[in-house]
Amino acid sequence: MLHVIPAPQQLVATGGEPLRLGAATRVVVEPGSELAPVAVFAADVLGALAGRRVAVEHHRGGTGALELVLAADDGPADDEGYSLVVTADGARAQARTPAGLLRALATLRQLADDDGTIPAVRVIDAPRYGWRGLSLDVARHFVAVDDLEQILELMWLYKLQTLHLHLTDDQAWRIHLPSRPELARRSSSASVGGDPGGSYDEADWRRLLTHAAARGVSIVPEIDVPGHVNAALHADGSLTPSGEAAPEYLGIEVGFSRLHDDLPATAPFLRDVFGDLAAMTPGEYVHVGGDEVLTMERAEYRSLVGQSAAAVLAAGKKVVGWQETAHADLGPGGIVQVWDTREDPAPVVAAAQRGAGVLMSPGGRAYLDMKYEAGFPLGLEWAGFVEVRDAYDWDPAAVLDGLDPSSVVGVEAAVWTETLRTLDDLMLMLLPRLAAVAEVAWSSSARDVDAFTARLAHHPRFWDRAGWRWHPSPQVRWASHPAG
Ligand code: TNX
Repeated sequence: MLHVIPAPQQLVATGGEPLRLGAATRVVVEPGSELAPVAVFAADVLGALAGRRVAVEHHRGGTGALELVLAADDGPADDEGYSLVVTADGARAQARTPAGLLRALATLRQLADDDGTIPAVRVIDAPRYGWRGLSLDVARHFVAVDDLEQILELMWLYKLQTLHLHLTDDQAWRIHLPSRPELARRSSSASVGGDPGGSYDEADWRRLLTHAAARGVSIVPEIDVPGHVNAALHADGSLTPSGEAAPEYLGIEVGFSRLHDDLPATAPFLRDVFGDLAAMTPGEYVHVGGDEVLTMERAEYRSLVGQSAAAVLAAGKKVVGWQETAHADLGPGGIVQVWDTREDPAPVVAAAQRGAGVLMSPGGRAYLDMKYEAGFPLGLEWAGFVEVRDAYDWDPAAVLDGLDPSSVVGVEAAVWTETLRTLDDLMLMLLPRLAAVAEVAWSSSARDVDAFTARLAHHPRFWDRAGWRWHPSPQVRWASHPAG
């Protein structure tokens, strides 16, 4: 009955009568508080469980209320920490920030039965890491905002707080930028293999940001440079040495395209695209890519990454880059994202010693575009097969030899879409493994994979209810599925 993922710090069944959602159910917040969007979302969540519309009110008293309280006085000191008490009379969630209350709400949602009964509990909880992300490649296959909204719902359920969007690559440029409208206009019409494409215009982007904010998720947008840039070279011939626009590319090879530091168009391009992207980003971070530039000397790489980082910093944001950017300078507050554990860890360790944060996305654990097993119909396998236990049974603090664990800012799952064409395909790769990575990122290091899979076995009811596809991994004894 208490199958919460990620495992909370403390979760106690107090043994009292459960809370039954129904006619008396309402959400109570203080008037005029910054909690309005959270309260509306909470009313939606409870309404779906109670089978009726749930109102948001401002006066306490009576039974059946979910009280959302912002208070710093007691409870966990973390920004996303929360306490939650459920009795037959109602529920009370308390946190220091709206995001903390959204985490409490996710716990409440997971505690509820399909008929809206919530056991009497007392929960005290806070995350191990402040960065708990999902990186999603919308360049190889476009993912429309409606589908991103489903993914945000899933992220909220498992207390993930960063959606990192890989917006550009060789195949496409998916974001409309005011100073460079030709990039999305000329390079977004298709996806890998000639599948349908698309891009986000200003209205799409605003809708995405609003939906994410209401779930306590921030967006980290990525423009990938100085490699993975064929879509830019296709839209703008002034970025190529010959001056000729590159042909469209819809295959899945990597490492062949690059910017050129000695072309006059390159510096203004970097200034414009990262300036625009930073201005469109309410969150703290912008990602500059930096991966797999297989045909460039170190000095030119450092110069191009440095110019990109400078444009982001000038706009008041901090910089994230893939592992290779450990060789460059991302500036104050910079974060290096580890993905390829076959590489020498020394450059990342050195970058961390110079002050960089390190975000953990090790391919063999957190790359959810890897196949579950040999012969799985979707996904790649360069980092091996990633089953549920692989995604779960690792410690972010122990991935890189010699790295000071205090440099690790968090964990990010990644899903690349070379072979993934639809929301069903994406969900099949994310579920159940995203729940595993989410627990690695949130819960304390004293975790147990058998206890995790025992809880996970009860989660298909959430996925089925939402209509999300999932993989019935043979590593889990699924509670109610013949496939388990
Ligand atoms: C490596 S991970 C890449 C991507 C591919 C991915 C496929 C990284 C920074 N670069 O370009 O899509 O592998 O798993």
